[in-house]
Amino acid sequence: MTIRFLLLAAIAISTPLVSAAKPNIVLIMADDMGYGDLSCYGATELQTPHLDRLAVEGRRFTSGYCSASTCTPTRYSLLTGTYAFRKEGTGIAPPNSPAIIQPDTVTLPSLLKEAGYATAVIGKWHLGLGGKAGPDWNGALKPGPLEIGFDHCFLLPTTNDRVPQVYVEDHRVLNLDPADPLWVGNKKPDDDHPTGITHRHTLKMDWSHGHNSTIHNGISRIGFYTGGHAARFRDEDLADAWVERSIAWMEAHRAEPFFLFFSSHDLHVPRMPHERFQGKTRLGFRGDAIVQLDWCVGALMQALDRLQIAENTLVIFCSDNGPVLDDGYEDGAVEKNGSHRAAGPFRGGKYSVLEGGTRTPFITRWKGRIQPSVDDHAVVCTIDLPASLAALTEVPLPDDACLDSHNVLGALLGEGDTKGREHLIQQDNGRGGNYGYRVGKWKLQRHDAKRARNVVVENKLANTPVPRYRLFDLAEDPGESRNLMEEHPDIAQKLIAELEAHLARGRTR
Ligand code: NG6
Ligand code: CA
Repeated sequence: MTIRFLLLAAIAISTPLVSAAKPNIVLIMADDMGYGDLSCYGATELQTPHLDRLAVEGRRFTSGYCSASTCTPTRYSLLTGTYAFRKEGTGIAPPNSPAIIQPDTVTLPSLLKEAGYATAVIGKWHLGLGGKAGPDWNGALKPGPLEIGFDHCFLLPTTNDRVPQVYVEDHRVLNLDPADPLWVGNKKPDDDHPTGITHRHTLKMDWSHGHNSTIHNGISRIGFYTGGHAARFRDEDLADAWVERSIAWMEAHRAEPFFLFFSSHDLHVPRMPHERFQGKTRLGFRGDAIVQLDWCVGALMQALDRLQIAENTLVIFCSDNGPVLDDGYEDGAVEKNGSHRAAGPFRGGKYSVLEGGTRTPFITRWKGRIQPSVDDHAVVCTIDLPASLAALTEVPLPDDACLDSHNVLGALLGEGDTKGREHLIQQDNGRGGNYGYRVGKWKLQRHDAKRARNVVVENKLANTPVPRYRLFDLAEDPGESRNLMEEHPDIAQKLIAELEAHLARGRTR
């Protein structure tokens, strides 16, 4: 046998029979959407026909999670595949935050780029921009998404309740007039600068806590800014702009495999949906924002149909954290909530390690490949997308990257090994030391702060004193109301030790 023959034989053995599947991937992330916020997850106070259809055409997960109950840590771990509590500085990012994910980190988009994908993020970023000194708003905004694997970005830099209200396209603020430079800071730029405190009477939506600094579009925000007037957008137009940009980008890249991360701002505060959605639900702007997001999903799906690529596109829908009603503005969310249960059957919500904080809607659809109308009970998490999509596209995952991302591709597609995760660690914000740990039906809560943060009690957030550890049986008690620590000390001790080992080991993959 010649060496050449041996080489060919080796290649034949290592090459799979079917070539790597390279469907387009459209990842849609909602902001602050709870398990019970969609009609396909039990909501009756509003209808979400486009998302319901997505669920009917695909798999609806009943144990789909994000990894944290606030935005920045979930997004950090979605992109890096590593739990955010392992890294300093991954809590809710302020307006002038530098880039949190360092250039050249192995990320979900960098893995897909390696697989030959065109990659883009359109929508909310909230993972910082720029080097150590923070964003250079009037110059090149880097590092940012383009330095960690995205070819293109069109962003809201942080959250829309934080300044500034401008789009960032690739490395620049869009439409910035150099004669009117943009300044962003955390102190009043001058004594006369109007704020939500001094000019409260002029606001079109009042604040309830925080959010009382610079005013733009009749809404006061977190942080201060001046200038950049030509670049500023109206809150009402965000969703439309992102849908339009997304469709144009998909159309331009229809001939190659593409990965689009559509990062919605709905239903985060300030909830200011487009006028055509205002008043569409009985739930006030919070409900109207859900309907607006549902419309966005419909428009994106319609574009896939028109471009005739729906059968070659894996769509994943998820949320970045659980729900909150009053998150700092008087938008009627509490008063108009009625019998709506934003977290579905779960307790807790945004900021909490109870199930409501991270168990969120999770849907996968791939027409012609994923069997439709299936309810899947496997545990899957947004943090698993790097390993799972690397497996789908047959890109090797380096051993020292994506340290907590588990390959749950079988569950996502409903093929082969569909059992999903064996365990999942949930966190709240930053490295505050509150964790949830789910293994099968068991859920351990660990509250180093000895307080369960922001558990919703009668529609208001409350900080309830709790013991450090609590144990629940989610099969019997999804609302985490009956602490079983004393009834099952053996199980509790086992889970406590496991969680400690996962934290200490620095990785779970
Ligand atoms: C909090 C804000 C809240 C929201 C959250 C981040 C106040 C009083 N509260 O600090 O409104 O912006 O940060 O939300 O300012 S997240 O979904 O991006 O994590
Ligand atoms: Ca969020």
